[in-house]
Amino acid sequence: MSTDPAASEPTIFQKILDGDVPADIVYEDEQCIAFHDVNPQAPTHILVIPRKPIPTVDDISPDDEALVGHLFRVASKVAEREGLDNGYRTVINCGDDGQQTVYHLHVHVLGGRSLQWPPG
Ligand code: DGP
Repeated sequence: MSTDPAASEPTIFQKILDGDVPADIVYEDEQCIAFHDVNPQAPTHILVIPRKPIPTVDDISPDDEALVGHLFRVASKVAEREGLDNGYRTVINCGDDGQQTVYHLHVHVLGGRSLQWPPG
């Protein structure tokens, strides 16, 4: 699935990027920011989002490949900073069946407990 960002209202994550909605930001650079999820599903639950408004995994273009790699390198850095030394999970939900609710690409970083598999 794909969504045209120009055709819709700014997402809540765009509002966080624009400084219009507060967030507990733990990392930022020129390409992305990372902040605590407002509805944590694990003791540590952080979202890493690109500044570029890519709606879903299906909207990642060849030009975005380095950016997406960077998101995962930041996820690893954040996990290390948060002390997730015993492992953690990265998740990207895509579309309705994937339970994506915010259509701005984001990597969930979940840890701080032993996580179940498979997810529901
Ligand atoms: P997803 O279902 O994969 O689209 O995940 C969206 C996540 O975004 C969900 O875990 C809750 C989180 N979230 C939604 N609104 C806000 C917000 O205003 N602030 C923060 N920090 N997180 C939010």
